[in-house]
Formats: sequence, structure tokens, C-alpha cells
Amino acid sequence: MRLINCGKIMRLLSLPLLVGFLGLLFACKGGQSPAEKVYVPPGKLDSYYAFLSGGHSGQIGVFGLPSGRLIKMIPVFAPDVAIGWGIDEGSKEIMGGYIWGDAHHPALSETNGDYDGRWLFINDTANGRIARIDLKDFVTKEIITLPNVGGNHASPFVTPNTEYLVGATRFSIPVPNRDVPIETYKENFNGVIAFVSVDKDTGHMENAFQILMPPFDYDLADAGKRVSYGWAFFSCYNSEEAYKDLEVEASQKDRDFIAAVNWKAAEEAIKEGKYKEINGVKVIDPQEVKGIVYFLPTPKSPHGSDVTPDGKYIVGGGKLAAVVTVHGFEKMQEAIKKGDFDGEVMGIPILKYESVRVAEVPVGLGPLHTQFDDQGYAYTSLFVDSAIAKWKLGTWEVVDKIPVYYNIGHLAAVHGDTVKPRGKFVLALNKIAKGRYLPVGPSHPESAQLIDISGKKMEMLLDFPTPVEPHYGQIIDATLIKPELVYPLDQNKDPYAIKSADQARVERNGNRVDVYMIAIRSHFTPNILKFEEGDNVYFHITNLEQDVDITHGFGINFSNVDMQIEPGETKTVKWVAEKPGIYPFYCTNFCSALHQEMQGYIEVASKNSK
Ligand code: K7E
Ligand code: CUA
Repeated sequence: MRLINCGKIMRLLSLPLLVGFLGLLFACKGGQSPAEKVYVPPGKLDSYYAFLSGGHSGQIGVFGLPSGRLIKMIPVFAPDVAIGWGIDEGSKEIMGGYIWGDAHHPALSETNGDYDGRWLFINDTANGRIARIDLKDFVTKEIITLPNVGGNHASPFVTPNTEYLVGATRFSIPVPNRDVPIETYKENFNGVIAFVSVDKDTGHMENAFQILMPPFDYDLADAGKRVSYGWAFFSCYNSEEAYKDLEVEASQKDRDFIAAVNWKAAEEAIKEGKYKEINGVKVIDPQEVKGIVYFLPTPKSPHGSDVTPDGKYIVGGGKLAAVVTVHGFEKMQEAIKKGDFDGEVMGIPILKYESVRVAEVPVGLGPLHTQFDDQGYAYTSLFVDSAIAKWKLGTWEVVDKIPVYYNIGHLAAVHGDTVKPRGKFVLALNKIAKGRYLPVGPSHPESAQLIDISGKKMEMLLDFPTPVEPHYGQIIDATLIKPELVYPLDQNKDPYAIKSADQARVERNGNRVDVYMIAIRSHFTPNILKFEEGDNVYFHITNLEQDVDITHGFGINFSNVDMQIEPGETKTVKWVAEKPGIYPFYCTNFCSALHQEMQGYIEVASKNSK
């Protein structure tokens, strides 16, 4: 009897206790401090990869979020002497003779409008190129040049199934490029909008087609999605067609444009042969082929051009305005049908502003770029205000604002430019970091700030410095990327690979010498080498390791040769035996307890010593 009573009391007590406990749990969760929200304990992994462009360093930074930890710099357009990027023969060939690039916009490959974790693309504003990084090993595999494109800035911004990467001219040039007086800019210069196709299976890029454009400065782009699939939208400034003192002369007009390109129609035109070839690329002239491009008037010197996740709206960030302009895709289609035009430039109809504009959202000063969350909100970076404005799609009201430090350029939300944004965080990519970090001389680092967007009000969580200079970034759910951790040796198809020490050898052919070498803890075979003055020596080194993170280095004293060879990989590096003498070489990447012993000697005999 007593026992039963006791149980009853316990039952009666347990319900409020449970409720209380759950309440406490919720309160704790809701009340998590910023530190708790970004803390990733030792041994635990981040939940997101953030890929941030390295600007004029020509690289890409890979960060973990929410911690903000820098995990890797991927060399793309610039050499990296640790890895040997730009030193070994394979990467030298990919870099195509340039040693710098200006990397602005990372673009993850997409399937059905969402990141698929296969490849990462990035543009080079300096030398008109796009690079492809394979996310199987985070290595740059290919760099393509976009002929006719002067300063490829509005790029690569993939279409929803990575059918195409886009590119466009920021600095108009004569097309084809030739010697003409700069003063004949209006007559002789052109912009170009470019489409680069991507092979579904291999990722291989090809110049598919281009569209000749008036000599404006094309700035940013985004591909249409869902209802606007088949289109792409490019912002531009300098519709004044100025070629000097742009600060003043390109800021005259109240409205410039967003160019809406119907790439499905362009594909048809190409099939029908309506193009001319310029520098090996098929170029459509809108004066001859109608229905490919339209101009949407957009205030004022617009920078960002961002399509909403449902594809219904195109948001233009008028950097000299206090509003973002929202154009409706449906309205645009109706206006095109009705011929609601306000003149044309170079055969390209200008749609009436009132016929395409849906809203002007008063976000604040200097709106640049817009990203989206999973709750129907948009987030716009405000360069002049140093802030982010949060606003509601559909009602167009600004609901929140948060200051950032200082002068934000791009911002990136989790899957924030896809058809399926994930919410959670937005990352502010700030240009100026005055006083935010320990001072290190005149140049301060760039600064990223992580902001929680899961609640009603945005909450600042974390500052972290970033190497030069993130323009844009993309944030992907970490579970979507599954890198290969060693290269399987049995699948190594490099023509210079050897699979065991007994295949190691030296082959001479005139003054070309090929050294087939292996690296394995903790030696090279062969490790005593004798050459003659003037020999061109090609070292083909295979790392026989199959254990994770056992990378060997190969550096030669008194030379510019150094590279890293990953487990199962073969790399080739050229070294010229210029001067007689002794040249030690050694493993430059700490690999084992006997790493210091991993070395060898090269003897170069003088020509006359024979
Ligand atoms: Cu710096 Cu996209 Cu080149 Cu804007 S860009 S900020
Ligand atoms: Cu191999 Cu250090």
C-alpha cells in the first residue's frame, strides 16, 4: 500500500519535473551565448565549409564554420611554394604562364539549383579566366581563358545544373583586341557576355558562346532559377560609356542596367548558325539576332544582381542608391511580350522601368549584394552604412539591421544563393578591419564576421581575420563534400609513376635525364644522383604511402625547386644542373621520426672534368 502511494507521488512529481527540465533545456538553448554558438570543441569538426575568394592573392581560403578556423588555402592563379603549385610541371601548365590572378567569386557546382559538392569554380578578373577545383581533393584541375572578355568580373555564377558558367567584361576593349585610339571608345570598344559549358561527368570547361554588348562595365551576375530557369542576369554600370575619370563620368545617369540574357534562346541561335567567330569563339551580335538580351533599367550604378530562391525576382544593389531595386521576372516577360520598350542600345531593347520593377526596398546606403534564408528573408550588405539589412520578400519591408566592422562587400549565407537556402548564419565579408585585431603594420587583414540569423533579430557571433581578399564566399553543408584522403596507388595512371623501389631508375637521352624516384618513410630511392653540367633533369617522384596525411616534400638546395607529393601521387619537376657542385635535397614536409634523415645528394660534374 505504502509502496503504491510512493509510486503515485513519484508519478505526480515527475511530470512537473520533466516539464521544468525541458523548459530549462529550451531556455538554455535559446539563451546560448555567442561563444557557445561558435565553439567547436577540440576533436570535433565544423558543420559547414566556407569557401572565400582570395582576391589578388589568386587563392581560395577554406574555412570551417561556425568556428571560423582557416583549414586550407587552395592555390589557383598564384604559385604556392610549399605545395609546389606553379613549380612542378603539371601545375605550371595549368597556370598557363601567369603567376597572378584576381579571384573574386567562388561558385560551387549545382544540381537542380542546389550545391552538389562536386566542383568549385572561380573567376580571374585580371586575366579573363575561370578555374575549376575538384572537391575530391581540393586541387585546381583546369583554368580556361575567355577570349574577348576584358576583366572577367561577373563570373562564374553557375546555372542551376552547371550547364554553364558565365563571364562578362568589366573593362571594355576592342573585340577583337587591336590598336585603336582610346578616344574612339564608343565606336570601337565592346563588352562581352560569355557562357562556358561544363561537361557533366568530367567538369571540363569549354567556351560555348558569347554575346557582343555595348561598352559598359559588366559587374555581377546570377543565373535564373526555377521559374526564371534559362535566363541569366548581369548588372552593369558606366552606361555613360566613359573611358576616363570614371569616378565622375560613369556616375552621371540615375539608372544603369541589369542585362537579362535568355541563354536558351542563345543556344538556339547558335544551332541555327547565327553567329560569327571571333578569336575562336562563337559570338552573337544582338543587332542581328533579336530576343536574346534585354536591359532592365536599375538605379544607380548597380553592383549585385541576385535572383531570389523561387526565381521570381531579380534584386539589384544600386551602390550609389539607398534602395535595392526588385524586378519581377513575370513582369519582365509581360513587358517583352507587349513590347514595352524605352528605346534600345546596340539593338538591345530597354524595358520600361515601371513595367518591370516590383519594389524599391529602402535598405540603407550603399547596397551591394543580397543573400537569402529559408524563411523568406533577404539580407543585403550596405557598404556605406557598414551594416546588413534584413528584409521580407513579398512585403518588401526592412525588419532588422545590424552594424558590421567595417565596410562590408559581399556577404554569404548558408546555401544562400541556391533554390534551397538553409538559414542559420550569414557571413559578412568586410573590407576594412581597423582596430579589430592586434596591429601588424599599415595593412590590416580583411575581416569576416559570423552572424546568427536563426532568430528574429540578427546576432553578431564572431570576428575572424581572413587572408587577402575575400570578395565573395559560399557556404556549404559539410556533409555534401567527401574528399578522397589518399590517392589509391593502384589507380595512379601518371605515365611517370612507378609502384615500387625496384622500378626506380635514371634514364638519359642526350642532356635530358629522367629520374624515376620513390618517396616513402623515410627515404628517397635513388638518393645519390650524378649529372653533368647543363643536364635538364626531370624528377618523377611517386609517394608510395597509402596512409592518411603522410605527405612527402622534395626540395633541392640552391634552387627554386620544392613540391609536396601526396600519398599515392606522382609529380614531375624540372631542375637544370646549371653549375658543377654538390646539391643536397631533402624531404621538406615533416613525415616521420626519421624525417630529418630523408635526404639525398646530387653531384654535378663539370663538362671539362671528363
Ligand atoms: Cu568585391 Cu563581387 Cu568583385 Cu562586390 S565584388 S564587394
Ligand atoms: Cu618525408 Cu619528411
